[in-house]
Amino acid sequence: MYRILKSIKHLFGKRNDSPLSFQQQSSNGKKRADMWNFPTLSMSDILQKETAITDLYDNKTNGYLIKGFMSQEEVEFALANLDKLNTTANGAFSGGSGYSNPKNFSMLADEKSGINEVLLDEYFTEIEQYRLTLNRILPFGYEERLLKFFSSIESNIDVKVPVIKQGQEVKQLTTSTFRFCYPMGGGMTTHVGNMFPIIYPLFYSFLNKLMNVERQISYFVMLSKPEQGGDLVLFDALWGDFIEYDTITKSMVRNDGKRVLLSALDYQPVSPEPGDMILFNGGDIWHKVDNLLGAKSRITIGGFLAKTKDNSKVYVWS
Ligand SMILES: O=C(O)CCC(=O)C(=O)O
Repeated sequence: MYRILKSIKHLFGKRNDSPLSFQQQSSNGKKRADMWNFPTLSMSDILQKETAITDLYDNKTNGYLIKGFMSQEEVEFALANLDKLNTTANGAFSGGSGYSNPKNFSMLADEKSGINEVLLDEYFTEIEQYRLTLNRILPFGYEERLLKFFSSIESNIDVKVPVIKQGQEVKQLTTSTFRFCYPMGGGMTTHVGNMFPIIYPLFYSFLNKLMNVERQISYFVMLSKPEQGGDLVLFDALWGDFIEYDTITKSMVRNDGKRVLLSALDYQPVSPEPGDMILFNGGDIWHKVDNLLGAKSRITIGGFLAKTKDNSKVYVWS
């Protein structure tokens, strides 16, 4: 367990003793464009669907690349206004590959000392501010569009923002964070959503009361694409078959303890353009954000989705 925690913690900002190294692309693992069922759809195509999220859970589809969730004008406006973000809410990915804004929930919880109430207070204040700032960066009403979009593609299920009771007050979580990966940096290391409840048990114990956090779905919208690299890379590896990524040996650990070099696994890159949304089964499929080359940062806005235990609602958080 310790090794699992150690290998993944740096992803969302905890200190990690091992440096995030530049990951080699596959040497003998093959690039396969159709390994996962990951169609590219226009907005009008995906809006025809009524069970798009359930289909991800049922593995009828593994993901969607959705063209033009935001227009180029909206993306450009957002990029020109990102300086409105409160930088004290930045949470560095340790290993130095980038940061999220607002900082990630993982920074509030510690397996030993529990949720730090002062930090939790600060966090909710940051989220309240972030919501206001988001409306200045994406003034068309990003959150409303997002929730409406998810409701439209999953028509029999309500889509909601989770709330957490803090004393007498009820606080809404954020449905998004901006993620910044530095130019010439190491993207985001190999991970899978089903590991998060193990790594961040305190935050996930909150969530788990509201929803079935197992097999969470990931979404993100590309805002700034690097000159080269920065693809989402899906490996031929499912949670359950593989239980850990070891950043030191760059190998995946199978459930029988055997190790396979990451570079030996087949992989499928997915390359969204600015304004496109990716919605995929990041809870089950091991994935990473590939290294970046060139002078541009990679900037996305994203979060996670999960159904309630009775399947009556979908919650979105980040
Ligand atoms: O925001 C991104 O670009 C990557 C998201 C991701 O890897 C995830 O949601 O698990």
